[in-house]
Amino acid sequence: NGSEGPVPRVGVAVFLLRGKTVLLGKRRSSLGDSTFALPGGHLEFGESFEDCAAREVKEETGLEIDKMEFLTVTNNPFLDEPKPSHYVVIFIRALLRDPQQVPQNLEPNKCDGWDWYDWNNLPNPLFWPLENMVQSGFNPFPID
Ligand code: 8DG
Ligand code: MG
Ligand code: MG
Repeated sequence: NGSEGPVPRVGVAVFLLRGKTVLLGKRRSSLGDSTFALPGGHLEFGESFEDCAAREVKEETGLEIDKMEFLTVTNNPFLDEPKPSHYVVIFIRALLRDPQQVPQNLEPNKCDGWDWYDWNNLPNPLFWPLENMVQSGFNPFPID
């Protein structure tokens, strides 16, 4: 029903944790172009957050994930973009099902490539929703 104008959409983004590192890729998109972001995408009709997390990570990187856990939700309006959008984003953390798996860049039109980055030495610039979380002191790792 596009006749009532734009509406917020639901995004799911995944902190895929391996040791002290997280998986990030440099975006190729009008939204956040050339910034480092988490794998993730749009929640499909009827889908659980965990299923969406696993599906998007698989589609974008080929990786199979496990131990999905809800972390937090953020409200991300992108109103100053050429094409304004607004996402409510669910953040899920997860682990690799098999720690030996290597990420593949399966959507090279949307991402320059995936790599593991030390949480204490993240690349720049981060996609602004992620930058905001880091600046606010958010940490996706379990307390041990
Ligand atoms: P899809 O067609 O595969 O469902 O979508 P996508 O192309 O993979 O979508 P996306 O842009 O990767 O994710 C959907 C939106 O989620 C994105 O446009 C804005 C929001 N989002 C954030 N932070 C992050 C993040 O760190 N990673 C990703 N992937 N999306 C994020 O606000
Ligand atoms: Mg996707
Ligand atoms: Mg995506």
